[in-house]
Amino acid sequence: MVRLSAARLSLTVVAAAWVLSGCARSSGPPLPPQPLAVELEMRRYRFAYTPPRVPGRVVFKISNGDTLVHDLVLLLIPKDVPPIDVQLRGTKRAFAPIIADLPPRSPDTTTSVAVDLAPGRYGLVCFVRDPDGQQHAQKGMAAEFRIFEP
Ligand SMILES: [Cu+2]
Repeated sequence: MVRLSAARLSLTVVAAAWVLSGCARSSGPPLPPQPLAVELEMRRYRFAYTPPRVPGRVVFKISNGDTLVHDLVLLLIPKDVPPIDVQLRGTKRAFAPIIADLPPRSPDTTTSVAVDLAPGRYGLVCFVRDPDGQQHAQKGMAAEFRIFEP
């Protein structure tokens, strides 16, 4: 069963609208720039990827290259919030809006998620819990990247 969050559904709608507008147009205003494709592999307690740096549409091509199930939540990290690894190891929690929420992905599966990223701080977190009770994020499966002003 696939669960769709409101954020994911709106991302799908935006992506579909973008594809349709690109296909239907033969003249008129210039097309938006091509989205940046970022390959992201979910590995044992880490994300392997090259972080995007410039604002705009990013298509994360996400694969699970591990033998464990992983998920991925993309967060917008407010300016005054400590680094995400400090957050995960500390006792204080700060609110961070969710940009995208990928349901748990089985090994050897791939999917794509399109997001529009403005300048700011972003976090990637896997919240899958191991049999020992710890979440993957607590074992290091969390990363932060920054989109800079153009
Ligand atoms: Cu994980």
